[in-house]
Amino acid sequence: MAGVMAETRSIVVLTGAGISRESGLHTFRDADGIWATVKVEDVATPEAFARDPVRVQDFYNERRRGLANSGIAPNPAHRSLAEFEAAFAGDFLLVTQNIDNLHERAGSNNLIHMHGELCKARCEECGDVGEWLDDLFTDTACPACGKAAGMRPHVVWFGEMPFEMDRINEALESCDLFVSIGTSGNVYPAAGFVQAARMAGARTVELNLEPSQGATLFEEAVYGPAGAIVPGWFANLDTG
Ligand code: BJW
Repeated sequence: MAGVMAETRSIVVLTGAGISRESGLHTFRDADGIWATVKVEDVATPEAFARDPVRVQDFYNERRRGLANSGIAPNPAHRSLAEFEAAFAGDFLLVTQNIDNLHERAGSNNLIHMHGELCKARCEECGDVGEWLDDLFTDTACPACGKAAGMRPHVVWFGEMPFEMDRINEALESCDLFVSIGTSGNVYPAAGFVQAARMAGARTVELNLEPSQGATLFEEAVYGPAGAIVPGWFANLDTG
């Protein structure tokens, strides 16, 4: 149960693949995770895309089709964050590393997809970014400029800069509560957010299935499946 604390005016929540596990999507680094079946360097780097674009497009096409599966839906953890945000009078920023669309489908509003979105595509020729629900091919024409061969998934691969870092850093510098949910803490810059929040004097909380790589950096932790622990934690949060 969350303890009583001084007034909470600004909250940053970071989520990772663990929050979507109970919705039927795989995490990356668990025993049954994505990186157990495919190598990072084959599908999630700009070099992989340059070397074998068909393989990379196939990888994301398959995941995009999987996300469209009718069985994949927001779970109680996604929904509780949206409900909390709607009721909270202060500033609330949800930063997700996930490229799925489950937070928005649950009703979250102030949301940053720092690693991009599976249901968007980007043209490397003209920079246009738009919704994309179909498969992408190496000769797919850009709907904006018409050029083929420049379309790629709008996701952030290793070595690329995550999106909206200025806005995220600004929120971390002024938050008084930072909550990390369902992330292993392996990937930077997200893994460093807890330290930025601590520097700002924020209370720091980890809600995860098990201690993450950075577990000792958090003041408080609750361990268990996200759908079981997140709704109760936010329902009991005393914001003063
Ligand atoms: C549950 C649960 C349940 C399970 N309930 N919980 C050396 C040192 C430091 C940094 C670097 C370094 N060398 C390189 C770097 C930088 C690099 C990096 O961090 N590498 C590390 C691996 C060392 N980072 C980058 O390159 C990033 N960009 C960057 O730094 O830019 C700056 C820059 C650019 C250019 C030049 C110089 C500087 C970009 C990172 C991009 C990450 N991309 C991916 C793929 C995105 C698209 C896709 O989805 O395919 O993002 S990789 C993958 O990992 C994905 C995820 O968002 C990300 C994080 O994974 P996440 O969410 O934590 O998942 P898991 O599986 O790891 O953890 C799940 C957790 O949930 C576990 O703890 C489970 O226990 C738990 N769980 N079930 C609750 N039911």
